[in-house]
Amino acid sequence: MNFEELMLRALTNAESFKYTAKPNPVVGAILWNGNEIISEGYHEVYGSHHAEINAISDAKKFLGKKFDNFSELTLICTLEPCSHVGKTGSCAKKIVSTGIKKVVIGSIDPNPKVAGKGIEILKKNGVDVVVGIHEDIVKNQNKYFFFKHTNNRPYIILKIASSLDGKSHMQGDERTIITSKASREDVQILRASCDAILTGGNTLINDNPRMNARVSFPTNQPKKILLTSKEYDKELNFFKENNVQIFKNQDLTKIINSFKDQEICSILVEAGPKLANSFLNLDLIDEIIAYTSNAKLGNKAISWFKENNAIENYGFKLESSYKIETDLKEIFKKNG
Ligand code: AOF
Ligand code: ZN
Repeated sequence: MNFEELMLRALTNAESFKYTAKPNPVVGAILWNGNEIISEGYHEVYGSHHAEINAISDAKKFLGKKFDNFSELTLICTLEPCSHVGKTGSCAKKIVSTGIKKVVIGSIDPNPKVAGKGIEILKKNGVDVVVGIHEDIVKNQNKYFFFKHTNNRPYIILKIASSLDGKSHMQGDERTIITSKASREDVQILRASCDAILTGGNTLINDNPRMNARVSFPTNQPKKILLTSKEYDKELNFFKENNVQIFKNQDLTKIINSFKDQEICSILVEAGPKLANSFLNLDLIDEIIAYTSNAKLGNKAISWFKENNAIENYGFKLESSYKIETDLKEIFKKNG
């Protein structure tokens, strides 16, 4: 296998840990002796060992059997080994201490705590470093992580569930179920893939949502963000888990910018038309995921947007669409 092929293998295997590594990036590492793979390691769980450390520990089992000294091995890793001591030690320093002499890296780590400093440690200690193998795939695989560190704010997805005639819910305060069970299950997976879910006081009070990810696989539950100036009952479902941040002021841009220093790379906005339109008007949404049913709610129901099909008017274009039973799921991304 060549380095490109090894990098692809590390990328593919790392992907399995996307729900348990978040908000950290998924990372894969392979130790290679020029002939065969000696060991592989992945960042499996947030807060736990990094990929390189797992690969190094696993390789130790084969020391004296498949290889005699770490200096014979090349480390292939999808992301730059970290320089910092965070929840775990510095991967770059660990690599140097084992005596590994060559490291092939997919992409530089955009996290300002690292951002080239890991490579510097390796080079200063005489390690031969190659950077930029399948860099685009690494960036795409950890899209939210790279976005956050490039833009100093999380990637924001707006989810809407709409009737065929563009309505959100019936007038009055009662909860309206619009889309099918299959679409609602799809939303659970969407929740699981985000670092936080944001909602407003109206949705909180009218729908009493739990806003957690109810999925059949292990996932780090999204944090919860509530924007409200209203009084609310603290016994509501939303507060069942202890990871809620509440903002009483309504300056959305300030609120979003305040996440710069938090480990939140993506936010799913699940709110009513009022808050959704406020986010759109402030140009704070990066992606819209719309679930549309085949039934109409009629003139008395509340519209998502002032005019029908107004998503495009906010500068979004349709990127893909899927049928979910009788519903339609459409993904819109910002133009340009
Ligand atoms: C690596 N290898 O497998 C991962 C890295 O809080 P910590 O200590 O777990 O550090 C998290 C940061 O480390 C994360 O934001 C990113 O910059 C980097 N992730 N680095 O060398 C890994 N997952
Ligand atoms: Zn590390």
